[in-house]
Amino acid sequence: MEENSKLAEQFWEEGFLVLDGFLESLKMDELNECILENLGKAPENLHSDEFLERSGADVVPWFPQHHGITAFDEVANNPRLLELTTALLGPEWQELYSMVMFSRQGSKGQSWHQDCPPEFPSHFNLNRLVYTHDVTPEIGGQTVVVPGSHRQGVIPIGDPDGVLEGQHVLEPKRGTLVLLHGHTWHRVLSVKGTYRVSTNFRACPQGVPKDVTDVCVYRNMRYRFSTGVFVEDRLAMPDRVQTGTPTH
Ligand SMILES: O=C(O)CCC(=O)C(=O)O
Ligand SMILES: [Fe+2]
Repeated sequence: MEENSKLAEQFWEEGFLVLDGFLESLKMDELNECILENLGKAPENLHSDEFLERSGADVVPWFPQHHGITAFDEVANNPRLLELTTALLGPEWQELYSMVMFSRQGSKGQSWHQDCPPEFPSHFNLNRLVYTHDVTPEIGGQTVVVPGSHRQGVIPIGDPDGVLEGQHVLEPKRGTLVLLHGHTWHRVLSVKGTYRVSTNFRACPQGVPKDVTDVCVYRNMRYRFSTGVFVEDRLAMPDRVQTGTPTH
């Protein structure tokens, strides 16, 4: 319990936490198998070419629960994960959904983004990312974060894949849990190995709308998934509108 409060302190300082060996290797192997069985190694991308081009999110999302697959429930209900989530988000936090994110060989990874708009600091999602295989420099697909950026408002306009000052490259292993605040600036590097996958058990604090991740913020635009609309072209906007002041 005391350890959890220390971890929570670190999370609120840095905007992320990396816990190696949090989950059992055998379970990770089972889930990795399950993912490959269902998706294969080269699943088709469902998004439009324009979205792929502008977002740089070269990844296929897959929601096992939508297919009646229960193999992931054991992780979602892991007592240590539940306790730690409560330590970070407070009681009565909400489970959102479990999402597998699959990148095939040659994928560009994911460009810099925030999972949801940062204008209201208390409105955020928590990514609880589980890795079912090692992510190594040889395979690629490392997760890159900017420590403390969850407290710095909207990600600056700029090169969607450029190096950001202070960025930190994570190499999660099989069984690593990464807890990542949705306002933290983050991206995924390109994939050289046969595939790269992460599974995200998303959650959010009590009172946060459950569609909090509907709009994703990239360095060049904002995109609303539910309607498939580019809701903001950041490259076309004057500087003063870029301060993150809510407009609605
Ligand atoms: O797969 C990862 O390591 C991070 C993916 C991501 O951007 C997210 O979970 O929001
Ligand atoms: Fe993300």
